[in-house]
Amino acid sequence: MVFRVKILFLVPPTKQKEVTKYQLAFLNFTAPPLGLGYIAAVLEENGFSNVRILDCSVLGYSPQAYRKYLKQFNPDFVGIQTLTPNFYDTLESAQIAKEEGVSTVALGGYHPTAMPMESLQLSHGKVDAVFRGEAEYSVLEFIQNIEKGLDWTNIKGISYFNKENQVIHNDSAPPIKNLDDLPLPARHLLPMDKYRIFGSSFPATSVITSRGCPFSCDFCSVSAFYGANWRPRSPEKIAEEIQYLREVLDLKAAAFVDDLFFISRKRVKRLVRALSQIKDIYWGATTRADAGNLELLTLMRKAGCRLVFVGVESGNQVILDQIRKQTSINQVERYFDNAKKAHMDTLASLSFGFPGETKQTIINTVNWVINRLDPELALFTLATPYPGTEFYQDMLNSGKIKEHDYSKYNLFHPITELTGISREEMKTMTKWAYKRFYLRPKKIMQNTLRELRYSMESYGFRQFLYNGSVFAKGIINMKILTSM
Ligand code: B12
Ligand code: SF4
Repeated sequence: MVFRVKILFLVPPTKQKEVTKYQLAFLNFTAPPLGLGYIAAVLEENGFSNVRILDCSVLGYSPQAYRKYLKQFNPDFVGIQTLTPNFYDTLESAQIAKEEGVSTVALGGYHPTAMPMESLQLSHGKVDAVFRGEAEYSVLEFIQNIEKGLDWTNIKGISYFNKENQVIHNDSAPPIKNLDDLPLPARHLLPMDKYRIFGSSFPATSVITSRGCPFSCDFCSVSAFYGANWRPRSPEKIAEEIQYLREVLDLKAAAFVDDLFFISRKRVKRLVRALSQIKDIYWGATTRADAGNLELLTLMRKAGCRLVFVGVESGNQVILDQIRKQTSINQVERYFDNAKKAHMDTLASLSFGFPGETKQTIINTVNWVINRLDPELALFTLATPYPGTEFYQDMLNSGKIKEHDYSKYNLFHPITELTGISREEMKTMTKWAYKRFYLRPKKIMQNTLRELRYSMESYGFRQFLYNGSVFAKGIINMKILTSM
């Protein structure tokens, strides 16, 4: 059967210069939109051959360039990935799509899932439907219905305007039970040479090994979106994906970006065993500080793992308890000690501005990170109440949300007013934390050597020479970070 519908998935052009600047500065993290890749792969698997993904963010496309692309491709359906900070970018892209005659425009992702009604209303008719939650199978049904000229009344997981201009919320779609049933994300539709992970000077990709999380940290968009039911992919299927990345796409670096990579030691061990069979692949993973002991970290290092991204959040136990992180300062310290023993690089992710925060707690946390944890990299962000989370609801109910412009919800703007510290001070303290952490001669040298080492390990002398400028780059990046 030949399907005629032309489908475009979009990461919209962004005005979020601050975020882009920051991503490209020190952490150099630009990952492919895997969610769109999964949806596109399911459509292709079901016979839709005219599917494209346009990642305007990584390609640096302006709204004009995107409009030109639309004129040339002339799609029937445009589906736009929507996070909270790029919500207005999304609406602008929806408007452009409508102006160019696209008949159906839909949004999906974290933000419209949490705010379906508001997302539709603020689009003023430019958005026809919103997909809530995991969308691989609901998009498939939706597009099949478009192809057959049927309506959307029976499609689970969507909200839309009916003929009377009322918003209808269909029942939610069930979470995908067995993630191994999904095809690999359609990376062949993406500019894979453009993505960089944590300062890698060579192309890299993200990989998702599980969905959902049984913990319930009150600020977390991921657990709010995917729910408490943790669903892993099998180690064999993940190894198959890594093999594909290595052999077909010639990638040598991957980051496992699911937030709960580490829940089961047995599974990680199986995965590490499978990955050990694949030569020349370097990887990193996100983790909680209570997951993984020295034995596991050592095994991971042997299997090519170079960096663990640890969600530390705060160095203050009262704050950790309040956000329900369910980790202790002792556990965190032990984790970083073990990582050092296993020669594993660490990135400590900290977030300032949860209730209870003061200038002094921030100073204490940063000093503790530097003097006790001593990670290779650190990420200092501002606690942001994302719609859909308990943190958002609490802050909203208590009138503490002082910023309602979603484009500011990018982890660098103070959104809430706390009693212990002003919003201006929070911003100043974040800049101070970056300067304090990175502008130490030891750190600059360490990170420069680290980048050179990766280049040598993966691409040899040619890349080593090419990277001769990294020392200067490290310092320039610092200027960018602290000028925000
Ligand atoms: C990798 C990653 C990135 C990458 C790439 C993002 C991308 N283009 O996909 C980069 C580094 C660029 C990035 C940037 C940012 N990110 Co980010 N990122 C992630 C991360 C770790 C993984 C995303 C992923 O691949 N998920 C796996 C896939 C399978 O799932 P998915 O993307 O959710 O897609 C599914 C559904 O959401 C839905 N869906 C998604 N899009 C669409 C579109 C349509 C049309 C439809 C129908 C369905 C649909 O269907 C998909 C399949 O089921 C998530 C956390 C997480 N674990 O998910 C954070 C996360 C998405 N990021 C987040 C944030 C805050 C940011 C930044 C603001 C951070 C910053 N300051 O740098 C920026 C914002 C960029 C911008 N333009 O606005 C938040 C979003 C919160 C929110 N409510 O908006 C998350 C949830 C992290 C968190 N814990 O809070 N990010
Ligand atoms: S922050 Fe991590 S551990 Fe906590 S709920 Fe979110 S995904 Fe789970």
